[in-house]
Amino acid sequence: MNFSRADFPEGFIFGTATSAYQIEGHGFGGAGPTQWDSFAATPGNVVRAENGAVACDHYHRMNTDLDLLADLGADAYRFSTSWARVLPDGRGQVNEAGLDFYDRLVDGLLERGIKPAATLYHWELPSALADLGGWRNRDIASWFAYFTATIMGRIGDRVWSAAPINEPWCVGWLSHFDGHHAPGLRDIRATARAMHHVLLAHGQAIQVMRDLGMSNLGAVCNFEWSQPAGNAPETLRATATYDAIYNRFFLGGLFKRSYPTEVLVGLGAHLPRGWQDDFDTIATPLDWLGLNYYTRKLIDHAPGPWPNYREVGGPLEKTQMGWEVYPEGLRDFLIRTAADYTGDLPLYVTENGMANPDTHNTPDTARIAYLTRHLDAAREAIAQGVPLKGYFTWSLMDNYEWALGYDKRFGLVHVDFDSLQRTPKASYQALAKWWR
Ligand code: IFM
Repeated sequence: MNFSRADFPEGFIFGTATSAYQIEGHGFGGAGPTQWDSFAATPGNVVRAENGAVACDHYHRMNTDLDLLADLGADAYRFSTSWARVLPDGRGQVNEAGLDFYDRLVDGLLERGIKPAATLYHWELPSALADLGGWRNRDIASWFAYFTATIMGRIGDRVWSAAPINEPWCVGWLSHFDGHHAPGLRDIRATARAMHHVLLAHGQAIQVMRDLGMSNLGAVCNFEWSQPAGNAPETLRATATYDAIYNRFFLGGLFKRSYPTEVLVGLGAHLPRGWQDDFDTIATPLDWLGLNYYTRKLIDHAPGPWPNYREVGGPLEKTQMGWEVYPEGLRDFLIRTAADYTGDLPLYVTENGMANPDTHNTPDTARIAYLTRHLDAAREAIAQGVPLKGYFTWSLMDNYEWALGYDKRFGLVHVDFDSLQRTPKASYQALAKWWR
């Protein structure tokens, strides 16, 4: 990996990302049940019905993991806070041990000179709130505001940055339309409501954090570069619809106070009454936007009801997830986002990385190549004037890859899920050489 810090603008932030349920061990420390626990316990949803009860046992091994981050030379660490660890029933009674845990995490980062970059929500909705309709229920915005005030009232004075919700597309579409993530619904009305309420909750949380006096607040969206599998007009239309649902819906709400027409064609009739009046909250000004990027998708027309698209396999090299390696998409998203939505607003790549079938003693050269190519793509965007301020790899360590269980290894650090031993991989060493 032939980079030095001098290849990036002065003050550029390098870091890694994780999320609470994927690493902490949700069974420890008094956390309440979540929609992921019941989703995973339902046969057929998750590979081998694996869950996050133990995960990487980060709850007990936090100091080891923070030392790994420090040895890597990370400037910042993107972690998430578990709603059900802080508020086991989603509202009401606080779990003091949960607040203490995040307090120690933030202090442990600061002691090591690492900037704490907090995400409030990364998918483990407390079961008590899922029982009330979860993201389908408009009240989720005020429940989330309460959680935001509770956790940020404790750590908000020391975090470097904060974003309310990781990857709203996954919360809305993947979980309510595709049914691939908890709560596993396949319902267009639920989807429309979840996609809108997730933005409403985002906006309210930003306002709560502003009222607490916090700064450096942003949003984190995930993107897949969509390309047509042919030239037929219906293929081009299908590709535009995919792009609108995946990539433009949330940016539209956050930065243009509107949703793309290609999405309204399908979801419009199912959005909650008065949705147009929520944009004052949704579009509350931000200090930065984070882009999570992994791959592109080739899209073709599909007969039947809206959205009339299907994904088709492409010819490019693939990761362990079966995702094509397409670094150009990262460059093009950065350029398009700045040009069409965010202008001079600072951008961050808040996730980028690959799953690879790593063992603890084989060098993960494929990951080094992947990261090198994506860092090059980021540099190209910077050279074209994009105000990119930092880059976070997903992930610090192998962890629970949701419906795919523990097989898909995204880490810079190998985790043996029997002994829970951590072993830095070749990619970790390659980054450490120039991050330190
Ligand atoms: O593991 C996930 C993470 O939770 C959110 N972004 C994508 C990663 C890889 O699939």
